[in-house]
Amino acid sequence: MGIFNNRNGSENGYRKPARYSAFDLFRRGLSRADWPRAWRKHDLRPSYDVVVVGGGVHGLATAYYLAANHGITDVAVLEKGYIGSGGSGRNTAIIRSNYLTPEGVRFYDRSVKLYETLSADLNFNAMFAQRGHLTLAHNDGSLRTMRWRAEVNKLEGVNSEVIGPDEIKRLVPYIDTSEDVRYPILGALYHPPGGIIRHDAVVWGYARGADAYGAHIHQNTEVTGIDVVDGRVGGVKTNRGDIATRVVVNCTAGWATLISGMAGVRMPISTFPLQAAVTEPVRPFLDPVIVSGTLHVYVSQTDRGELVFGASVDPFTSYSMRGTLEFTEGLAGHVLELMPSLSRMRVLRQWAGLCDMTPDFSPIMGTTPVAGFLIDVGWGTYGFKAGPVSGETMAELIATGKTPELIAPFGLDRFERGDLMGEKGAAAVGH
Ligand code: PYC
Repeated sequence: MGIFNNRNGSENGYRKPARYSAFDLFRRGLSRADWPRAWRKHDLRPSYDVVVVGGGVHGLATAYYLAANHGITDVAVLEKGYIGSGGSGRNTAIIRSNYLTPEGVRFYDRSVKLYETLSADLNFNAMFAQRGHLTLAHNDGSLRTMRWRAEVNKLEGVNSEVIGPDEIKRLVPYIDTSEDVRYPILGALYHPPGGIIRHDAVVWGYARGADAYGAHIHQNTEVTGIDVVDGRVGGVKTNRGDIATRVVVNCTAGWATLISGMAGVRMPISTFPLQAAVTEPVRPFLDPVIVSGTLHVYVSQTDRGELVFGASVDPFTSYSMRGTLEFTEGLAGHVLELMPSLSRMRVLRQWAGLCDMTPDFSPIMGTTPVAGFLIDVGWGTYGFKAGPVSGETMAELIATGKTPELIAPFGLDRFERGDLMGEKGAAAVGH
């Protein structure tokens, strides 16, 4: 029996999100009528069945799947800023499942599958573009890792293969595949199902969906303490008042150790900023996502035409969410080594997100020694792409009380057992 009696399939309280025809949109755009809220504002209730800390993709997806898959709707999502203001709004929106370990491949592949039907499931266009994903190899060591990943991927039914420079040039005509450069391209791991998505839309879609089922989304609501009595969660304290609850889920990034610490749970996480930048828009010329571990860069072109670049995490721990000139200069240099013809493009914005790095580059998910205190943390640089599968599996854990097979390898106790899930070899870039 789960933490709750399974109220599977209950449609109670479901409020269909607003739907507009093209004509409605046009008419509303011209009128001064107020748009209805996509998710409602609520007073804080004195108690909820489940309190989710963190209003990013993970927290909102957990609330959504609790309702949609298990009929659990007495749920509060607490977000200290606005929803999506943390890692969910600060990533580079790359989706892929070409990992190194079979456990990682299976887990992220479920997320890709959920992303594939997300727009239809949420009735909200998240603009998932499966344009393919290329991880370049510039030396024999990386080429070997790409071959290894391709074999593991294939065994798990995930489409990945190693391709050579000619095929890379066919997919990305502007890339420099010549041999007289600092790091010649020897090959790449090509992963056709990978791609990019509109990250804000994913946040908004899950928020609308969770709200429609009756979950309360509380923005500007900061958790200041967690009550634990006799080894069991009893409630949370917030800047807007106290909430009694028997289930708290930590779905934060950057503040994961702080929130877990409030429940007395220590975690092996260090937090580093990861910087990214976006250029002015240009006409579409870049289809797949390109990653180079050796040059510490990844780049994709959005549907609006901007190029989005990212790099490795900064080499020191910090909570800064601002970009630096030094970073942008380095990043631009590396991008130009790959695509020299971009030399006149202008960078418009830069920012940083916080990455909670674990010793093995895998997340920490599941139960903790404190009954009712659950964790979905330690995402390093992989968090955004795992949002849907994390929400789905955490919701199942809450509803059934059983750890789903997909997340069993990622439990906190693996660090005591020394049973690590090394995913460093699948990182987009070297860290
Ligand atoms: O793992 O694909 C990835 C990634 C991209 C940016 C940060 N991590």
